[in-house]
Amino acid sequence: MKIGIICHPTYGGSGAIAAELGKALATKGHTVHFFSQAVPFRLGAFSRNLFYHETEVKQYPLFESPLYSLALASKIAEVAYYEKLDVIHAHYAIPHALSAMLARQILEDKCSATKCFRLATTLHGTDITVVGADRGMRDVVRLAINKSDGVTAVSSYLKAETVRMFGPNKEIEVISNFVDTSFFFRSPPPDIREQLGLGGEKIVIHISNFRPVKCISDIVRIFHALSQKIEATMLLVGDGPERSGAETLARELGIADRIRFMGKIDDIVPLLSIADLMLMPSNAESFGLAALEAMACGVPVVATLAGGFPEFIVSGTHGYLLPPGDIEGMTRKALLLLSDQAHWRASSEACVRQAKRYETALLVEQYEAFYLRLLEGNR
Ligand code: GMT
Repeated sequence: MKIGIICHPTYGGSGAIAAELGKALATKGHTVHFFSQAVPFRLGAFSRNLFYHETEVKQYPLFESPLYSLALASKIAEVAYYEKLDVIHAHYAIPHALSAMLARQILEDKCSATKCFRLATTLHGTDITVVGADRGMRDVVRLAINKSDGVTAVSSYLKAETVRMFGPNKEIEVISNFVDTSFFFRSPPPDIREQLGLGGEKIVIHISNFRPVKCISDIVRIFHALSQKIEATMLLVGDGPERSGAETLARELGIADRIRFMGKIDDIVPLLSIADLMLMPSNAESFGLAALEAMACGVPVVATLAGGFPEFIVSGTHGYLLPPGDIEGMTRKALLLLSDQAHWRASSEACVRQAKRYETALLVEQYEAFYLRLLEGNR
């Protein structure tokens, strides 16, 4: 198949999933064209079936905001026409599916005999749970969903939320996030603790884009309580709007020297490989890819009983799930895991086994079957 993938290039789960999907499809012999504003952060090295088209956004004095969606539509139409793409896969309903819809109209207008691509849209969360909650945007999100030929959501939770909020006119398929366990496995570089200036203490980790939904201040408070009881260092990987508030809070609580703000890091396997626990106290999370990647590296997770977490984290087996905001409960469970070596080992092994059920190859097959159904016109 000839597949176009539209995604955000930035540090985040949707860009990671789109890039990993495209790379896996290209390895299987499909031709994959990426459309993005910059090279997606996980795309990596060149491969012969992979192409990347940057959407250049020109600035015009008359218009206040850059015309990204229109520039993207124009780029998709051009590449789809000359490369005869079969499927365009938009990661996010807005603006990506809308740009693809416009590209389809451009092609229909230009040459009615042209066999147009099928439009697949994957919902990752923010367009439903945040943007979709904005009444002014609802109709536009609904249109993007209804005019796609097929729609997937990354968890049953997100599918249910989409149905509840938008009442779409089509069946939404669940294809969950995935992880390549030949890359994500516990493999600590020999000198990494030394490099980071760490001793033998326990390592707690969190990875995200530090948006308010990630509840970064809860992490600092949980770690504060933890560090009263055990020797530990917290690694906060990523960056975003909540970082500076979290740094201030860490200083106020007197634990600034125990928390490392690492910034954005592309290769997280070495850090996950020395971590003993991942904290994910998000108040909404459509799946939680960072938690799955941690589990693949044998890191148990303390997360919230929210969103898609309960679909792949069994509380008591792979870590613990507690209600959002339950700082005391999360602290208790984190301590339980970190202070009982046998319990930690059993959880760590269970995490690795669970991650293998979300192996990239299995989920990529589901996407291929989904594309084929769209091409056969079964939707
Ligand atoms: O978590 C983020 O803020 C990033 C966001 C994104 O758009 O990249 O992640 C969303 O998509 C990921 C991949 O499907 C999911 O694993 C994340 O749970 C989801 N984030 C939220 O729902 C908050």
